[in-house]
Amino acid sequence: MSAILSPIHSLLEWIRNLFFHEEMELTLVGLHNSGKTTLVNVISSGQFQEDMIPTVGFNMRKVTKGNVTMKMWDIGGQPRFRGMWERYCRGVTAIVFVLDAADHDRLPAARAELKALLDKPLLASIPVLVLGNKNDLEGALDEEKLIHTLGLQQFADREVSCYSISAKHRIKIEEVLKWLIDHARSSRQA
Ligand SMILES: Nc1nc2c(ncn2[C@@H]2O[C@H](COP(=O)(O)OP(=O)(O)O)[C@@H](O)[C@H]2O)c(=O)[nH]1
Ligand SMILES: [Mg+2]
Repeated sequence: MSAILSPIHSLLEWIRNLFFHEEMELTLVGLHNSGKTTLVNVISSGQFQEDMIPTVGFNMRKVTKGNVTMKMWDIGGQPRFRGMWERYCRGVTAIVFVLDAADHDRLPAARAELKALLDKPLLASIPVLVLGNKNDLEGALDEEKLIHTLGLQQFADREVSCYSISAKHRIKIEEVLKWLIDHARSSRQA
């Protein structure tokens, strides 16, 4: 490895270290192919421990590194398992909902799944970070359009933030990590 790191590289590395020192449990959900696995790899630079959680009906993966645990699963097409979402999201520091911001055909499905998740009463106090991934692709919705298209205004009474990112090209990953660190700290103080 090169001894001289570019400023961008070292900033990401520095924030990654801060992130994995915080104590937190996250759930990462979204439709299949939205970029969740790519995001986890970028956040952790591929170094994590992985467990499959035995579940009926959907595959849940759990990855751990440092003090951070991330539970991940693909949603969609399985409305009968929605009752289990509460169980897997309950008590986490934050819920991260990932969508492919360039996949216009599946935006309505992403919107419906996000709403169904946020409508769960027991999850009402958990902060949510909505990530419009793949902003490197042509036609990807920017933050303003995501807020509008996903109807995020309707969740004004809870903490919902929205970023346009690219996991693949590492765009805005530092901001994502900063948001998560801030919310880990505020949940400790609460
Ligand atoms: N163009 C682009 N492709 C991405 C990005 N993030 C992920 N992908 C691609 O999208 C596909 C699905 O990604 P994956 O992480 O497996 O999605 P998951 O099913 O949500 O875990 C893969 O081919 C990734 O390389 C991104 O930011 N931009
Ligand atoms: Mg995946």
